Amino acid sequence: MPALRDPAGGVLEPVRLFARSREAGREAFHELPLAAGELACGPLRVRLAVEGAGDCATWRARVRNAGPDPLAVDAIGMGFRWRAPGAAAAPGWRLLRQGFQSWSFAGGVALDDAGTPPFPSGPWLRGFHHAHFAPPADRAGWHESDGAAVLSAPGGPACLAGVLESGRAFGTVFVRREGGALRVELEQRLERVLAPGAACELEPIRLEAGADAAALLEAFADAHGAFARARRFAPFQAGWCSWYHFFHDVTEVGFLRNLAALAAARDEVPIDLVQLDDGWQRAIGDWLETNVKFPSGLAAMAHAVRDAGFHAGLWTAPFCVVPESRVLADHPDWLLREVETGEPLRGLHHGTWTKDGWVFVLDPTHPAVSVHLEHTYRTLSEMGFSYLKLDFLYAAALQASARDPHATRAERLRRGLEAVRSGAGEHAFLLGCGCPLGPAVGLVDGMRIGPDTGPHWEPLPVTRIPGLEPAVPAGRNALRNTLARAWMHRRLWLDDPDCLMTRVVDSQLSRDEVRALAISIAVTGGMVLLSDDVPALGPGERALVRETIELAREVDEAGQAGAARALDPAGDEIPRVVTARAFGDRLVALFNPGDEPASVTVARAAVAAAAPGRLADAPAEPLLGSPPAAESQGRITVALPPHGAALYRLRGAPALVVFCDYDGTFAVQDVGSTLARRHAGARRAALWPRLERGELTAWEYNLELLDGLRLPEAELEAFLRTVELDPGARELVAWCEARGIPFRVLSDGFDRNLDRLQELHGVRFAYDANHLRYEHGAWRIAAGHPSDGRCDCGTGVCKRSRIEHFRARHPGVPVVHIGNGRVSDLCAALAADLVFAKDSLADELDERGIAYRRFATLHDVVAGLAARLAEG
Ligand code: 9PG
Repeated sequence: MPALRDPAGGVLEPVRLFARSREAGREAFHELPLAAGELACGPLRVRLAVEGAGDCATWRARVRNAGPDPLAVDAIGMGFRWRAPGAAAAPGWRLLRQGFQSWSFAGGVALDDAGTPPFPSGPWLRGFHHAHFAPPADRAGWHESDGAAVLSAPGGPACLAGVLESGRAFGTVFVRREGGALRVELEQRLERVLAPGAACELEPIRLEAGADAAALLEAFADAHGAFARARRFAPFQAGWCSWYHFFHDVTEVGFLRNLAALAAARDEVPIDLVQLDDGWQRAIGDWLETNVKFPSGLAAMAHAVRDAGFHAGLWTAPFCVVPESRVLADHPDWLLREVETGEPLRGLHHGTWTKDGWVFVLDPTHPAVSVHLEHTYRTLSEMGFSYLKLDFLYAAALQASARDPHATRAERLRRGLEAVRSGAGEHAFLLGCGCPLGPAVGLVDGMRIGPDTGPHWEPLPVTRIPGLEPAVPAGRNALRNTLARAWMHRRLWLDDPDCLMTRVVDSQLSRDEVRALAISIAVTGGMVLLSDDVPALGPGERALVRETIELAREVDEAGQAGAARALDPAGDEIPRVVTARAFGDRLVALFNPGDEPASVTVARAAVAAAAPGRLADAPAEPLLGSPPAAESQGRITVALPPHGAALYRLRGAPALVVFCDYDGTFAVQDVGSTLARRHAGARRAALWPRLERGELTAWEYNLELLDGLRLPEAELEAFLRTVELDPGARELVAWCEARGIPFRVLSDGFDRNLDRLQELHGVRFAYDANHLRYEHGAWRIAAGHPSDGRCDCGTGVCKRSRIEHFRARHPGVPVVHIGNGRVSDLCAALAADLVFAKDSLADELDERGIAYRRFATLHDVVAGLAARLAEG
């Protein structure tokens, strides 16, 4: 029997397999020692397979009803015992507790003998935030964590237990101290009837022990993302959302006023998404009709946003319906029902949505509901909404009776989301909100990972329901989850930390609290959605928005997966120190969430150890208005006010930096020139000689040729789908990432196309490029980093100036450039220390007698870089 054994992580041994069921109307519990193979657990046959050994194992189980009668199976579980190396169960054990859905508590708690406190406000409200409406009586005194849990001792060994959820079942981890060891049990909720002979697959579970809790979480999320085929490659999202300024009082006039302000402030507030939130709809459930506050209708709002050059986003709550809606009037049989009475399920209570407050829930296992969802989201997508915020999703997974009695609650939600995805299309950005986490992996592009923020730090008195305080709207609650779930970012989806508010009016947040929230968003690299009244923002607030977006983008593009890490994820309720990679540098954020001033400190070595690559010996540079830090004996320390935070950049000293051209180098085809030939052939023929004669610079040529181009988006998409990457492209990115070598594409092409190509190819990289957006159906282009007069390349992105920009900040780091073109790559090649070239760049360098290395594919470049590193 394989037990896990790790010198730093200790020993994990299997203990028991158990099943909770109902037999002859009574609760039954069967258990036996856990082992791989085929086990008889009461009337159930469970086939268990274990993969892996050493420090990590994955258990897979298939369950069959071998009895003569149908069997109501509540849950199947597996129990383990963890003994940390050498340790008696020291006081100070901690648990990183994960909540059930977006808004549920995630944070560190003490692993005491009392266990998770009983929920004081009844099973109905408990069920909003836990897979178990009421935990089994035998779980009193256990700690409960949904999905996954990490156990750790301060600075010491850690153990991770988690369920790789994909919509088959909800998993819960229960933990308890047991003498000198910890018992760790994973239960999966089936809550379904298995007919005689019927079988079902459980979700795999994963266990790992090691020295570093943060690394265990990341490895778990990598495995989960791979198993459930997470959508990890959507572009970085920066946008505006109507909710936290207007709330329910949003109007067409207020919305369009903000749209106009955003269009006018594009250079100051660099966002590309405008999202309308709750308050526009005729009734909850009727998602294709507006109310009187939006007289122009929904399609007109999408058009207005798109014509202004932004992506259009819309809030809906796909499974919620109210009595005032047409959908409920027409289809009273589409609802989930109460298990006991068969009455329509009162899913949630919402005083603003409906007259008497009760909100009902569509049953996603009803075939007509699937068709309805598909149709609704196809229509919204066709109207032009490419970003769909899907809210209150937990409603579909409430305890209820559904049309299909064989679907678990997780499956119900999964089916509903599948219908939404199939209607909205592959291309749409779907944001889960109020969403049980596991079943959404692989279907949503973004996920709200915390409670609502708000223009206040603590929960408002009206929302304080006992037991729910950590899950209701409050800046502090949002901050906590943003930091405690940073490890999910780009492994399971894009993390949505909820909106940024920078305003000084209409807000109870102090400037320290505003900064702490902005820092939490920036350092975790998540989505940045501004939710202020834009016309009212002053220059200082706009600068804060801009800087937050730029930093979050830098973190987000720094790695294939999430680049941010809480150093001791379970050590405090809210992590004190979070560090992130940022193009060869490190960011480090220090938080004081407490109500008293406090000084927070971190060792440079701990920041350095969190990712590959060395740090330079340079002082920490304050960001986002942070105070200077005190540094001595390798420690960075700052005195912080209550609810305060500070963010610093620590310069990196990587072994190399690699810049790479895109068109014809990273990708096989040349996107820009192919499009120009196909779609602007006549203009191109007229302009080309002028470019050749030097009457036009490369960028002037682009402007004349492409600005105003009426290339339908569907045609651009069809073309982008034909673009292939160099066969060594992925290897090059991965090779650099594993060594802490910053890698950046320098392209005289366009950001929009590079974003889409990363999504299509499932690869991530940092880049500098020109800007492209659609305005009134035509291309609008703007230069990204034009040459500054010291270079005569005349391109929109002067690659030499980008290299010099890097050099000025990282003196002594050898610069590599990879390219193929004689125009935009030449100035970069002249500025680099080591050049890999092919095609016309190679010819040009030959003519000039400049040394370079010739390559055919990027595999050759990786080999060359490896040789260069080996030389030292
Ligand atoms: C719109 C809002 C915003 C927000 C969402 C969600 O527990 N509650 O009563 C509760 C109400 C609203 C809420 C979360 C919880 O907010 O997270 O961003 O879209 O709906 O109504």
